[in-house]
Formats: sequence, structure tokens, C-alpha cells
Amino acid sequence: MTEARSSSAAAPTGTAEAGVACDIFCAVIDNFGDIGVCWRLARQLAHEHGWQVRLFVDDLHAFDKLCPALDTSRATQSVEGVLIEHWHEPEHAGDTLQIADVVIEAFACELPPVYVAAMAERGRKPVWLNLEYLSAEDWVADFHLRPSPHPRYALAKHFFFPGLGPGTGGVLKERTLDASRADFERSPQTRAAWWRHATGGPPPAPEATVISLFAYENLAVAPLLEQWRDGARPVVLLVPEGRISGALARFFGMPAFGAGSQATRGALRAHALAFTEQRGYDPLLWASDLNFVRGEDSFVRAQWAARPFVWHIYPQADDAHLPKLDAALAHYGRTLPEAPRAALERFWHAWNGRGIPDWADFLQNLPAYAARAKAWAGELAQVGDLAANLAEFAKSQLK
Ligand code: TRH
Repeated sequence: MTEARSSSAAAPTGTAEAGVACDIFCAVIDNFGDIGVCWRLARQLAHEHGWQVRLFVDDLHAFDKLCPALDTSRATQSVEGVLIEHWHEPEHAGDTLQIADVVIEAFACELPPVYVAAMAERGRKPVWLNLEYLSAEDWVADFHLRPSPHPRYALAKHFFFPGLGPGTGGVLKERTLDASRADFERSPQTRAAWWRHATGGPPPAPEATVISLFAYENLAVAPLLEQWRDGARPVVLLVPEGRISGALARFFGMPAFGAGSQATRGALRAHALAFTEQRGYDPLLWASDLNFVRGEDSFVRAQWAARPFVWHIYPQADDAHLPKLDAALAHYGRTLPEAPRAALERFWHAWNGRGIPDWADFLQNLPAYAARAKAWAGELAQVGDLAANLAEFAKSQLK
């Protein structure tokens, strides 16, 4: 049975978006970025725009890590106002074939053929968007919102490109994010409670440099840990349990470095943290003076944290990721004076397999990076929030 899906949900006060039904399809390639982005987008469209959102996800176990409220045994469930369907791609499209007003295929995952055929039959054609991966490269603005006609059906899909510059779709940013960060930064009690919960102890002394480390396996970790250990200034390292935990265990000569583990060598004190529910990741960024982030979503969150960060970009074949790394550096480093800009580039390159990171070189520029991070968060906000940009485009097409 095929049905057109339209919601009758009330729109949030002050908007005129009631009635938009939206299906998001997400195939998890690896790690947490695919579902991390889709889950954030789904919640924003539901909570901030009043849309009726269904999220089709093929891997509930990856999803469960950042959304523990999920029941991985259930085929269909509602979490935080979003209907979640365990997607058995490629054929499955829910028990009843219902076609939404707005259909988002995330990261070029293939929609079920039966669903596409039904889209073509629908009286009012859905707005079909292919949400692409984030890239800071200049060409993105030229391709953003370009239509691509379907070879067989009277349907066109539009490419929606996240980006860091004008003319792109921007990146996701919840309306309440800045206020939540300000609350955290303003309240010593909130910060102390966070430290106790995360590490079991009080916040470190102000002279320590607090660093969060979320990264893929990386040959530069060991030399950097050595420099932190041997440095003049104390470093407190916060490491969410994951792909880099083995390297920490080897460095400290421990069998494992799982959540709750702690170790001290020289000036370096390290804590392994539990992987948190997705909203719990932001306070880690806010509690740190410097954040090592990776992939896509944590890279974006670090920018909104308005603190210095180092990006471990998702590695691609033939080093296709390196121009993307440099494109991000060009945006982020744009107004830095020459010496700190060059040091930032050296450090980011070293962290991505091009040389050995030089901590002293980076540390002496940390105040310049802190100032730049604040200014950059303001510049990035000018591009607008991705969910709002997407909703606006979809509404313009639905008229
Ligand atoms: O996990 P990632 O490396 O994800 C990806 C995927 O590899 C994907 O296939 C690739 O295409 C993409 O990167 C570019 O990194 P990312 O994008 O930062 O996603 C991590 C998510 O995990 C993010 O939403 C934040 C969340 N997270 C938590 O919810 N709790 C935690 O404790 C931590 C450390 C992260």
C-alpha cells in the first residue's frame, strides 16, 4: 500500500511549517559520523521546525552508542519525537509505504527502488535532497542546491552541500547551543559537577592545559604524549574510550585504557572517559582548552565550542582528504598572523600523517588560536544553521 505522508503536527510558535513530513535515510558506513549527523538533523527538524520526522537507520548498534534511549531490538520506535525505523536496505522502506513531503538521502545512500517509484507516482512530488558530506572546498558553493534529474522518473533530486563558507548549506547548530555553552562556562558549580562525573575528581589547577583527544589511530600520538610528559606545563588529557585507547594503553604500559582508567607520567595526567550520549560530548569540548576532533560532526562541534582545535580528517584513498584539510585551514586560519598560521598548518599536517607534531611550537601560539576560534565561530554563524537552511529551501520547493 502506498500513502502520501503529511503531518498535522503543530509548528513551533512563530513558524509556519506545520504539516511537513520528512523521511531521512541513513546507511552507517563506519564509526559514528553518519548517524551522528542524521540524528542531530532529525531532532532539529522535529524540535525546531515542528516537522514529522522518520529516520531510517541500517545500524541500530552504532546509533545506540550515542543514543542509549534506543531499543536495538525494535523495528520501529519513537525517541525524542522522531520515529526511528530499523532500515533493512536496500528493499525495505517501512511496513507501509508512505512517501514524505521531504525525502533526505544522507551521504548518497541508495533509496529503496520501491520508494523512489512511489515518489514518482505521488501527486505532489516530494522534495528530494541528497545531503552530502561536509567539505570546506570552494567548489561546494557552486554545486550546492544543483538539481539532478532522475534518468527514468519525472523527479529531480537536489544536492545539499554542508560547508563553511557563504553559498553553502552551512553546518548544524541547534538554536540553544550558544546559551548552553554560556551556562556551562559561567557556572563553576556546573563545571565542578562535570569534572567529578567525568573523571571522579575536581577540575584541574588553572595552570594546566586541558586537552580532549578524539581521533582515529594515529602514529603521531606517541611522540605527542612524550612531549606532553616531558613539557614544562602540566597537561590534563581527557580521552573518550575508542579507537585511540590502545595507543594510550601502550604508552602507559597498561593492559587497556578503558573508561575510568587514569595514569600520570611527568607533566601528563590522562583520564579515559566513557563514550557519552551525543549531547554529553559538547561539555567535554567546553571543559577543554584544546580539542582534538575527527570526522565530521565532532569537527563541527569543536568550531561551535569556540576553542582551539586540531582536526583528524577522515582518511580517504589517494590522500583525497588532504585538499579538504587545507581548505578548512584556509577558512579557519584566514585572519591569523603569518607565524601562528604556519604553525597551525604544520601541526594539523603532522596530526594527519605529514611529519611529527611540535607541541612547543603549537603551545606558544595557543592564545592566538583561542582568539581566532571565537572570531571564527561568529563568522561561521553567518552562513546559518544547516537545518534551518535546508528547511527554508524545502519550503520554497513545496509551495
Ligand atoms: O565517528 P566519526 O569518525 O565519524 C565519521 C564516519 O567515519 C563517517 O563514515 C565519515 O564519513 C565521517 O566521519 C566523516 O567522527 P564524527 O563525525 O565526529 O562523529 C562522532 C560522533 O560521535 C559525533 O556525533 C559526536 C559523537 N560522540 C558522542 O556522542 N559521545 C562521545 O563520547 C564522543 C566522543 C562522540
